[in-house]
Amino acid sequence: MKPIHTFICVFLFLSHILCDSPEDAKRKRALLVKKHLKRLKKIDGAIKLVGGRGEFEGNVEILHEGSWGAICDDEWDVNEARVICKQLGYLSSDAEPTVNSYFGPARRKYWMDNVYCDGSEEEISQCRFDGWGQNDCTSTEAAGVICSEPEEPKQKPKNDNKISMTPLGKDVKVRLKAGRVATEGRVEIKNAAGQWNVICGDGWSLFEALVVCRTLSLGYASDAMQTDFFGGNLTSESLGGIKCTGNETTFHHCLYNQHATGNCQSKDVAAVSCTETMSDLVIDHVDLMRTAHLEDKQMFFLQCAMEENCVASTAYEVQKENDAWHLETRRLLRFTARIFNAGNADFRPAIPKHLWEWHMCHMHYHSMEVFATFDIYNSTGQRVAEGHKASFCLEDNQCLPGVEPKYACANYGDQGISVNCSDIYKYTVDCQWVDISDLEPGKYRFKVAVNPEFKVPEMSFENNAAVCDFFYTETFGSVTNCVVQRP
Ligand SMILES: *[C@@H]1O[C@H](CO)[C@@H](O)[C@H](O)[C@H]1NC(C)=O
Ligand SMILES: *[C@@H]1O[C@H](CO)[C@@H](O)[C@H](O)[C@H]1NC(C)=O
Ligand SMILES: *[C@@H]1O[C@H](CO)[C@@H](O)[C@H](O)[C@H]1NC(C)=O
Ligand SMILES: *[C@@H]1O[C@H](CO)[C@@H](O)[C@H](O)[C@H]1NC(C)=O
Ligand SMILES: [Ca+2]
Repeated sequence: MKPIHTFICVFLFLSHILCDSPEDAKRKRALLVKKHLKRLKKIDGAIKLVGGRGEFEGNVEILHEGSWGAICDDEWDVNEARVICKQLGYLSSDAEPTVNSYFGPARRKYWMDNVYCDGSEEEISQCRFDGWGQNDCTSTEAAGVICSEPEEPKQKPKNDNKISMTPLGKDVKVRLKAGRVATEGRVEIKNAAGQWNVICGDGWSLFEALVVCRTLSLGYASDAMQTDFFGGNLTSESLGGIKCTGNETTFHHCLYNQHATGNCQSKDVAAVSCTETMSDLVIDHVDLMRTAHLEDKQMFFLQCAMEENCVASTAYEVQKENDAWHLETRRLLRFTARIFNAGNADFRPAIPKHLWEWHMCHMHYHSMEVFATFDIYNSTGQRVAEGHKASFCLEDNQCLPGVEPKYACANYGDQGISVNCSDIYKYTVDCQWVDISDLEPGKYRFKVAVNPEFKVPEMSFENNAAVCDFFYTETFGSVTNCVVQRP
């Protein structure tokens, strides 16, 4: 009974379209498309954006097993943002990623963490990630995006999706309140009318905290918090969406988002903890240039590396499709990464020891999720190859004269990098490379960055990356002209 019924309905429906005027037909077809899209919003892997000004922006939520969950911002960048915007039908080229719960704290459990897209995926659920529900994230780590509409021929103002940012301005005063000590507390800003107001916690990060500590001559930020721990009531005057790059000399150079003012998604306010002693990782760009070279390696020797995502995604395709895959070779750009601590305090892992993860393949613990990233960009600034150092162990490999090495990885030892010591990943180490098998010969930019997601506080992030020229022919590769800068 039922199939026949459906058939008749469809038949009637189609005949309507066929018999209707072209205008009517068009309208009906549009309706049909809309219905179809609505259905798509309810199937596994569907996504939506929440907490923004409209459907085009917000924290990402994904539907899995009938419930919506958030996505964590670890390894979240423009590649993932593009896939999100594409999946939602927006232009992917203008996609902007947001981190640190920019659109409010995660309202639900995290479904995805360490999402890694190569950009070719149609949906975010096709990207690699740690597995449904597997994460180590707090509610202040929600990933989001800002997408922009495809250009319409109408007189719609261009780029009205873009968040308009305004400098805080010279007259702004800042103070810390309600801390247990003078070097911590909620951050308050004095407005033109002379009232002190708290700041919305959404999106608050170490960059803003660093500038607040600098402005108050309290040293460096050891923590940036989105919290109600220090009290403080948000009002319609409370600024939101404050953004500093981290190198501003005072807080009044930072920008805020006018739309977010008085429009905070959370009850949490921005707070900081400042300290005089802080570590400062610096990448050795000279060693990088000296040691960079190409190597062709059989996939047989890359099985551990493949388990740790240290090869390009085409390697996994080769493995699937070719029975003799272990005889195939990958071309690797290998180099030494020497990371020096130029601060006045030891660098310690972000994750406490009892949560370190044992990695069978390389037989040691991972104490920080993403310690370093290696990226290759083409002349139009698109990332065309990448590697990342998930497998690492922080230790004192070499110290300046007179400094005793303290940290060692062997036997579940304490991990860290002492002041004036270097942690060295020699080019002979597994995963210390970028898989460039898919790269055409040509001129590229090569970037190596440590602590690239700014999850561990430092004195400065302006010296965490080396950006170099990479010249690649079929048989030869050279890395030159490295400049130290921000990741
Ligand atoms: C915040 O509001 C509560 C309740 O209205 C009040 O008791 C408290 O004093 C306020 N705190 C500040 C810092 O204004
Ligand atoms: C701060 O960083 C921005 C972008 O990273 C850069 O354009 C600017 O020149 C830097 N300013 C200073 C004072 O170093
Ligand atoms: C850079 O890479 C992108 C994406 O792979 C590609 O579309 C673009 O044409 C490349 N640009 C150049 C100059 O090769
Ligand atoms: C680290 O080296 C610098 C420069 O050589 C020196 O001024 C500083 O005192 C050293 N710090 C420590 C803790 O050894
Ligand atoms: Ca640094």
